[in-house]
Amino acid sequence: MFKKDFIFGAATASYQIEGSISKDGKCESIWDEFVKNKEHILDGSDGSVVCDSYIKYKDDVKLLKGLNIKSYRFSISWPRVITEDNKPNLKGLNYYKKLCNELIKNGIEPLVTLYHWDMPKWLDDIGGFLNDDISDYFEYYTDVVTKALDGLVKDYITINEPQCILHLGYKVGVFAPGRHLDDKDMLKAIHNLLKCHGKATKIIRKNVKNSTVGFAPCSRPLVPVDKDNELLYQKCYEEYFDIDRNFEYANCVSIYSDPIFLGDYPKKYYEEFKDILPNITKEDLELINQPLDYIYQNIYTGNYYSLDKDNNLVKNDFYFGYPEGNIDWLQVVPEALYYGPKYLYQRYKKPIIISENGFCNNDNISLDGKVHDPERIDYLRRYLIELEKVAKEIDVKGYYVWSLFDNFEWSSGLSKRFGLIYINYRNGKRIKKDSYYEYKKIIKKVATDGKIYWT
Ligand code: GBH
Repeated sequence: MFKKDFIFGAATASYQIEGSISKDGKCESIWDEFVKNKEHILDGSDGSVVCDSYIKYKDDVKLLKGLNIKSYRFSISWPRVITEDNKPNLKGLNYYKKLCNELIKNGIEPLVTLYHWDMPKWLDDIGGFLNDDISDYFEYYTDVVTKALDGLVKDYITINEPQCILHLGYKVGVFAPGRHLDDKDMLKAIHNLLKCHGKATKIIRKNVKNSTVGFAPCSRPLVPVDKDNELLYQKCYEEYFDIDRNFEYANCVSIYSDPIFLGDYPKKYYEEFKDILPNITKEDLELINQPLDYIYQNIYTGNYYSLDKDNNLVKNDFYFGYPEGNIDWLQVVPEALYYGPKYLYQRYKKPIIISENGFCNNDNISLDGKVHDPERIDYLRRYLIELEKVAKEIDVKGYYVWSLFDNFEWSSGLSKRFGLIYINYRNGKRIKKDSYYEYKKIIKKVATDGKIYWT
């Protein structure tokens, strides 16, 4: 049973939908630069048009309204609102003001992500997260945004998926800015990123009345195949929060979230990295440990685990015959939406909001002109059943589907579709998929009696 005021929302991110990459004084982002090398992107595409949301934002809001959702999670493009000499760009800020006004007029609350991966290129040129002043730049940017959106936005997420930013962007190099750092520099970049979060949180609290603030990491929860085996549960829980020497994005929960929620890095972090630790002061740790309102978490998938005869964890193959999408990392593991929130609540003790969850497939337009996506519907149902289950046990406040539209899927380009709305990239047409109508039905049913219509 969900509470009747459960928040159903939809999520997007600036570079993935806006287009208009050099209009109205926007400067270059690290993604504008990264996509110039066609080998970086699976289909050689880029974010120059995508959903054209910079122009069509009123239509975006209409589509959101049609779903009856309460909240729209979108991100602000830092290079759109801050100039190369680090001053506010009023034209860029005005776009987000217009968008927020339109949302509010239609009864939809804006949830703003400050950093969803498009750093200004000029900041990356001076080191990005390796620059020890980056948190001052981020603080200034946050100050400008919160003042410009004063009275329009009260809910903020500072940073989206910090683990992907640094693992994929700074270590493996498959995301912008394509760096290949050693472990020592990785630790320094992580620490600087956490300080960005801390300083931004303080500024939001200062500038925004009745604000809520959170941080949105991703994770890939371990799912025990035997629900009643307590030892298995305990081992899955411990492994979920264990630290990963390789900084693998899907396995790095505690390095980022312990300092934020518990005030310090895990003990094992200090042991594991003792020779290469960054400079961590008491003041830094206090700064990072700002009280937050929610635990946001992006969860798409997970892994099944059992115990062998010596009680060691073993990863299981996927054998349930659930629908498969077309992106290699996303297996259908619905129980991830039960165990992920449960583990997080147990450790950090705050209300949970799923800030992203969704399904990727090779959707297409049928003869009848519609886009039929039964696998996505199946995915949403299976995952929401699990979320409803855990909402009976712990405080779960909301769920944002990724994504409103098909959009620019980073290094996979336009070839991977996550939307409830299909984008025809040849002519810009938007077509509501079957899953759009399904999500609408779910939202309506939960708002009426707290239950999903098929449970
Ligand atoms: C989220 O990432 C992002 O927040 C969102 O922007 C994105 O569009 C969405 O989910 C769907 O991916 O094969 O090494 O290149 C989810 C985490 C990040 C996991 C990218 C897969 C690619 C791994 N994903 N990652 S790699």
